[in-house]
Order: sequence, then structure tokens, then C-alpha cells
Amino acid sequence: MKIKTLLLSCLIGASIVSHAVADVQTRQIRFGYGLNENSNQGRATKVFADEVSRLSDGKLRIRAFGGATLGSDIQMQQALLGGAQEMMVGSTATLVGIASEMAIWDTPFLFNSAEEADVILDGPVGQKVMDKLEEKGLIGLVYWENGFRNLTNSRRPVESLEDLDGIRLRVMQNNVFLDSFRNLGANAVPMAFSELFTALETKTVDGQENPFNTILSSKFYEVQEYLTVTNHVYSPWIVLVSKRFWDRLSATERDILLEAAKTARDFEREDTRKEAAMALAELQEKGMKVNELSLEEVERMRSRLVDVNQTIAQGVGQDLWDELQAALTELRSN
Ligand code: TF8
Repeated sequence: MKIKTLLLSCLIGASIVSHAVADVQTRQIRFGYGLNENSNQGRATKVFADEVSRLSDGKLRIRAFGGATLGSDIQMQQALLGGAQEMMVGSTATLVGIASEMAIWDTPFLFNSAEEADVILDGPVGQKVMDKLEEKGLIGLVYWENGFRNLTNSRRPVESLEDLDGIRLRVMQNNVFLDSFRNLGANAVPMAFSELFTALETKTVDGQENPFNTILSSKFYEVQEYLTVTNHVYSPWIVLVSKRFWDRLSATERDILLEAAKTARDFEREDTRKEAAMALAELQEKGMKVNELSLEEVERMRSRLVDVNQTIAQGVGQDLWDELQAALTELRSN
């Protein structure tokens, strides 16, 4: 009985696959990302590429370009809009110029844990925000984890908010980040990630903020002495497809890209969390001086940032904001 069922499901499986692959053309898909190959972004892109190849019998070929060789996040988004590039993964924060709703993920201290982020991002609110991209010419497939962001700088340990005074801090090209860090007293400078290492090295800026993973994989420890654990915001990445390209794909081709993006997402989140758990110790070994912001200072930081929430709610629409808050309340009551 069991063998029979197994055989039967193999047969059904085989027929689905052969039908499916017939619906798949040979295509090259340029997939760009900003971090280097030896980063969580790079490793997950490799998983995505392998999975797309496996599901399509090698017909769909992902050509991955890391290290911003196809341009910064914003430049790649433009290439996707124009149809000059097919896919990318990048920060949602840099997408705000195209879909203002994306700013909702920039809310300081929004999520208490990565697991909370998973539920919200993969749930109805995450989907709703992602769907806003379509009318702008982009298709969002899934969110990957960038992670909780922490502060580094080359000037001094940041123990209190006052220590941020006058620090030239690179932020993502996004008004929420700009306003947030200005409210905290830093001299915030918006800049593409692809220019950041050099800017830190030449002291054009004194500091930046990113998850431990990126501080490690981008070797910021070579040019930044102080790391302050703040976890001030959880930032997602999003996997994007050019709508012009998407519109030409068959249903099967679309399914393959979406399935592979989900597999890569699950891998990426696990990989990122494992790396993050080790990264802090490694950064200390590399010579970074690490301090944790005291609870009292975190509270001061939160209260200075409350005004930003108001601005975000206005920008994304009060309804969406309320929906997110309700989803979080429900999640936390379980
Ligand atoms: C940043 C982000 C970067 C992303 C990446 C290049 O600081 O955290 O990780 O933009 O896609 O810019």
C-alpha cells in the first residue's frame, strides 16, 4: 500500500515537472546585490541561483553580481524599472522613494525579535506593503533578513546619547533614518552602501550603523574602532523582479522564481542568525571595542525617536500603520 502510494506520487510528480519544464524557456537573469560574495546576502543568492537552476532543469540561469558591480541599491532599482536588469536583492529602506509604504520597516524599535519580524513580514501586512510595488513597476517576492542594526564609529565609545554629538554618521538614503539620527544628535549623512567603506577609511564619515553580519563581512572592523550594541531597528532586505521582465514570464517560470526565493529566504534567515550569534565575538577578536548601551540610554533613545513614528504613520498612511500595530499587539498577546 505504501509502495503503491509512493509510486503513484512519483508518477504524478514526474508529470507535473515535465509539464512544467515545457513551459520554461532558456533565460539569463541578472541578479544584483550590494554586499560581497562572502556575506549572508551572497550565500543566500547562491542558494537562490542553484534552486532556480534545479527547478527549471537548468533553463533559467541566474547570473549573480555581488559587491554592487551592477550599481548601488537605488541604481539597481532604476535598472529594474527600465528593464535593463531582471532581479536584485536590497534594502527596503532604499526603496522608499519608489513606494513610500516601505518606510514602515524603518520604524525604530518596531520588532522585539527576529521571529516577530518573520511573522509580520511573511503575513498580511508584509504582503500588503510588498504589493504596493507592482503599480510602480517592481515585483517583490520575499523579505530576507538584514537584521538588527548597531552603531560603529572611529571617534569614541558611545555610552550616552551625548556621545553622538557631532559624529558624522552615514545613514541609508532615506528620510526616516536621516531624521532619526539627527534627533539623536548625530551629524547624519545619507550615502549609498557601495561608497561606505572608502568613506569610513578616508574619514569622510566617522561612523555608520548596520547589523553585526555586515560589519564583519564588509570588514568595517578595519576602519572602525568602536561598536555600540543598540539594536535600534530591524531592517529587512527584499528580493525584487523587474515588472517588465515578470510580465514576459510564464506562470511556471514565475512559480519557480517565487519558490526558489522562499527556499533561499529560509536558508538566509537561519544562516544570518547563526552568523550574528558568532559575529560579535569575532569582531572583538578583530580588535573592535564593544559596549552595550545601558537600558537607561536605550530608553532615552526610544523617547527621542517617538516623534519619528508620527512622521512614518503619516507617510505610509494611518490605516496601514494601525494595521501593523494591531498585528503586533495580537502577536504579543499569544
Ligand atoms: C545599508 C544596508 C545594506 C543594503 C545592501 C547593500 O546600510 O544595510 O545592507 O543596502 O543591500 O545600506
